Amino acid sequence: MPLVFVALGANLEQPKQQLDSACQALSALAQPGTLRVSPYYRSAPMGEVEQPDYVNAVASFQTELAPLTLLDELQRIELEQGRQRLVRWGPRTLDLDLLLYGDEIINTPRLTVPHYGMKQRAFVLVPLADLAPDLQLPCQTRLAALITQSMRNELIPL
Ligand code: PH2
Ligand code: MG
Ligand code: MG
Repeated sequence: MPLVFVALGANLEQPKQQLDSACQALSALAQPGTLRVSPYYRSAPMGEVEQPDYVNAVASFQTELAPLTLLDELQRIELEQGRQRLVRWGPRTLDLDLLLYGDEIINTPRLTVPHYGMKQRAFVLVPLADLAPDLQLPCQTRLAALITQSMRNELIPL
């Protein structure tokens, strides 16, 4: 059964509680005893939109659900927790992004796995490494190399 990784993010209406509730909901999608959740991190908002800081984390679990069924369930949980799609990259009560579905590479109009932005985002890579420090992506890149690269991107070589 595939091991999946889901990124959690929230920056409205008690973000920490939003993540707690989301983890409860995720446990219903997971095979019993397989859900793991990283520490929560406070992170500055990425993007141009002015908005509160986020709380971010990553969860992993094994599931029988097929990728698109899992996506449906993640979107249902977002909606149940008051998600409104107003502004791209705008503030939200809950964002659940499917990062990895086993070793699968998925490119369909509805779903891209590995998640398109995960390789550059410290607020995804660091909690992912808390759960799976030796992880290698389906493209064979090591997670540790991506973390080093994202730190490099903060520095301008002279
Ligand atoms: N999600 C966004 C936009 N910006 N910034 C942080 N720090 N964390 C997020 O999860 C995040 C963001 C859109 O998904
Ligand atoms: Mg999302
Ligand atoms: Mg997102």
